[in-house]
Amino acid sequence: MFEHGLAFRDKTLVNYCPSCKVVLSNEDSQGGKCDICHSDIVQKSKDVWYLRITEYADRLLEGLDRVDYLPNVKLQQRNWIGKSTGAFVDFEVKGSDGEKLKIYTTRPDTLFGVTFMVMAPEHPMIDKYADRISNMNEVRAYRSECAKKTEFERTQLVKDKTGVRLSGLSGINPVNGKEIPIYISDYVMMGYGTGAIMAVPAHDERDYDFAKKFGIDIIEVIKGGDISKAAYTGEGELVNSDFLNGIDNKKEAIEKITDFLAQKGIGEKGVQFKMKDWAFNRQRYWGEPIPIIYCPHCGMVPVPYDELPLKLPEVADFRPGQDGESPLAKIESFVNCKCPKCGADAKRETDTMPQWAGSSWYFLRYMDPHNNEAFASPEKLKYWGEVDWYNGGMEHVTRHMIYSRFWHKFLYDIGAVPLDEPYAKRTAQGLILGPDGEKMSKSKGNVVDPNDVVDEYGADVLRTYVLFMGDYEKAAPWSESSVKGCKRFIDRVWGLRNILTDGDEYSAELESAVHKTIKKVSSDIEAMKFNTAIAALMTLINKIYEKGSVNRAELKAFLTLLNPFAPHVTEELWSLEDFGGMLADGKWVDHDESKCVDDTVEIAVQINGKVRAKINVPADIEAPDAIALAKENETVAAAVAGKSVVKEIYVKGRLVNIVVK
Ligand code: ANZ
Ligand code: ZN
Repeated sequence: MFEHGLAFRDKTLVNYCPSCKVVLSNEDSQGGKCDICHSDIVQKSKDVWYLRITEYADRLLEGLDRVDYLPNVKLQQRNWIGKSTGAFVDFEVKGSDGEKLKIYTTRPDTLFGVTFMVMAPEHPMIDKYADRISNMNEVRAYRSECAKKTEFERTQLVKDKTGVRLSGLSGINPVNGKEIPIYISDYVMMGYGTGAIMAVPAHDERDYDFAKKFGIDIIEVIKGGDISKAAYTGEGELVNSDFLNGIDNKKEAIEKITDFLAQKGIGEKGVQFKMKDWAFNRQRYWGEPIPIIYCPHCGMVPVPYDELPLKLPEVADFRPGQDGESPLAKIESFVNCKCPKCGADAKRETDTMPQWAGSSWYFLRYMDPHNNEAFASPEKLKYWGEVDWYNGGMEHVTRHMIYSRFWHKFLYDIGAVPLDEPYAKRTAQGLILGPDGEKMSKSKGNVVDPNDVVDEYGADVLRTYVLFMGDYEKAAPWSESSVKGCKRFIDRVWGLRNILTDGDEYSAELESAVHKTIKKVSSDIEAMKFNTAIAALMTLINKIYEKGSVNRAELKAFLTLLNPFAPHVTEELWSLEDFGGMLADGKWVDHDESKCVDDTVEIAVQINGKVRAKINVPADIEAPDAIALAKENETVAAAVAGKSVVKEIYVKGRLVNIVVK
């Protein structure tokens, strides 16, 4: 990626604890406090490695149209990528040296309703004009308050807005020349759009709350709401908007104003993505070392291909070093090296890749695990193709899967894999909730430990229960009584030995039930409807106990069907009864469609009007199936053999007549 310009280093603000001297993730610095020592964190500028995933944003969206993911999975990915279309608009800044403040908006149609502007507290224009902003002290104090908040806290829709007006600078609305105040506020992010907005309090909730608090004008430009009570974010006819007045179609208004801005050279269409470039380095030991060498003469030089993969050195101390440095930075023998280009003394990058790196492509290695030349040969990659079906939790639907899809598309672009999407199909299992219906968590004390269930009831009961507890993709609460129900079911399976009789064919009483169960379990497993498959087996065992006996053929079929759910007990019974080999290695059972219906009728089969056989068919059978079944009959088959069929007739519920020559 480095060689393709897709990996780069950039200075970025990170959460840093000055007393622990460590860089903290957003999760480890909630409320502006360090999770370790509880002192105030600060934002510190640090070099960060990025992978330019944003370059692939459109392709990551487009690819979703070609894969078979659950609708919810696709939706979460689309939201994560977060494509937004709108416009960039330049506002002149009074008090500056002819500077323009560029903003990003999705609603250029509301331009006549702009009554103020807001910059992110970190906006570089503030520093540039620090000597002209008369309340710079107040600005600095506000900034350091903001530095303690995480991005998550800042993007929450809190009613109580904070901010500081920049005195000395003001904006000029390009469509009507009005002078408007410029504020800084933490609800505007430096990392999105341009880090500055035009605020339309009448039609944006955050701007509305801000305007109310700071006593700023609210001008309605879209009819339909009551702006004395709340921002109106719906659609409607444009008012107070000069040449846009009267238009009641948002799309049309946006097009018209965007064209106007473009003509005047003060704005242009714009696209933004929520997704940011992928911060790709960690100060941890466990991770693939980033194979870059810093040479005093050549700059950043990638480790040559024949020295890859770069392996982690053996160390005694895994902890990060001072100032949040990677543990590898302490290992002289690792750090010091020669520049591959000029041979000068050089130093290695000591940061490692995040856990998301390996999880993006490890599965490709399964296709060709012993290959010493490449991660997999082109032939193997072509033979195996994409992952047919990826099932997993919803927690990995955005970050991991999007990273992995990006990674794969890059490999595709450099010709390393034959397909540009790694996963053909994606499903997800529902979350198992605690007995109280809440998400399991240690703090709530509602965690069920599967090991305890195995100890008390056995692994088969646990498996059967987990697959039986509800629709596979839906969340379901843990139920101890249902676990007990599954235990009784497995006990009854074990008890089948006591009522076992001889018989190599299904008995007349159970034949239809067995065929029907085979059909249902087989198709339910394919459709991941494990719960209804198990329910069908429970129904069948009830029928068996009603009858009071099960023969060997029936038991074999039953054990085969239950084996995927309860592998231990079924395998044990299989072995005790000497059914031969391992059940898990054996063949699946087939069903006979004609035996899956309860209502059968006996019909006559005639050849040229003469009855040759009587057969049983389902009462509701259609003509083609009835005729096909008739021809399967041995006598009929023999009579028809070698002759040409002139006509075939089925008289519902009575007969099949085949006319031959
Ligand atoms: C004026 C406006 C009027 C807006 C209106 C919305 C409604 P999405 O859809 O998420 O792209 N915005 C732009 N940059 C921002 C930043 N760095 N931090 C916080 N907010 C930012 O939203 C884009 C909208 O979010 C933009 O459109 C802008 O507010 C705001 F009736 O501009 B809007
Ligand atoms: Zn060099």
